[in-house]
Amino acid sequence: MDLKKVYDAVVNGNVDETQVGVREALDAQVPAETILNEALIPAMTEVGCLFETQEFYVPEMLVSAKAMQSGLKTLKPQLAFQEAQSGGSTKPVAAFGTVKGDLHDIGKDLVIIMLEGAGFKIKDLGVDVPPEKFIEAVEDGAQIIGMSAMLTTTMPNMKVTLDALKEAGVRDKVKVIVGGAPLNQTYADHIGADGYAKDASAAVRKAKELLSI
Ligand code: B1M
Repeated sequence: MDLKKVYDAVVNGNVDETQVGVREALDAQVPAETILNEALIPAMTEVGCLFETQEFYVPEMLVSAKAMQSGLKTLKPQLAFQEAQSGGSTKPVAAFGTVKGDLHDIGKDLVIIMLEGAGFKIKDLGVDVPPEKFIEAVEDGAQIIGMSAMLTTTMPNMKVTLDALKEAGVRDKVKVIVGGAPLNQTYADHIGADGYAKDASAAVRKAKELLSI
């Protein structure tokens, strides 16, 4: 089945066509991960390129994001199910958020969907999350914290949060995993995170590895 319809619908910011296209692909037995990796995510990459070349502005990025979110919502049960097939039976607690100053949540939400599918109990802290909220989550029992950042200007807030966790005396009670397009393992090591994951599946593997489950 041709996934171009889904790709185009997301680039054009068409919510209805995205949902219909995703459903048609699922009905045609296309695996959820294929729809995600070969249509939805590449479409958002294209939107980013169009933004860079000033063919798209923030409003266009926003409508594409809405279309992407609607596609993800349609895929969610299948994605979570696929991940559950390889998951364990324990329910570790994780708290995930996009760092202070950053409003991008699609990647974070995708990681959350996969982790829930893998049996994690997730507290979604949302976007623009200040360090105090992460500290509170650890005090409330989160065993793992996930921080997402999509802007080079907000990446440093991961280090600010890690420092705040230390100052609050809770850093050694929790594992911290970081991710987002501008990050890499070197940066994660540099700021003292316990783990880095480049995508949602890697985040599930890393979270399990860090908690030895
Ligand atoms: Co923005 N934006 N944006 N944006 N946006 C980017 C990130 C940008 C790269 C576009 C570009 O220039 N090519 C650029 C950043 C440049 C930079 O810093 N180097 C940019 C900019 C500049 C901005 C604004 C500053 C624009 C402006 O106002 N002038 C502004 C900032 C607002 C703010 O946050 N304060 C802004 C705003 C927006 C919208 C609100 C319009 C919208 C977000 C809507 C939303 O999220 N609800 C938006 C969008 C949609 C994008 C792009 C086009 C798409 C992002 C996305 O959803 N990708 C993006 C361009 C791009 O990425 N190519 C862009 C799909 C998603 C599945 O991938 O988020 O990478 P991603 O997540 C992946 C991995 O990174 C990883 O797993 C995910 C799944 O594979 N991952 C983790 C993510 N978090 C993880 C956490 C983990 C582990 C893995 O563990 C904790």
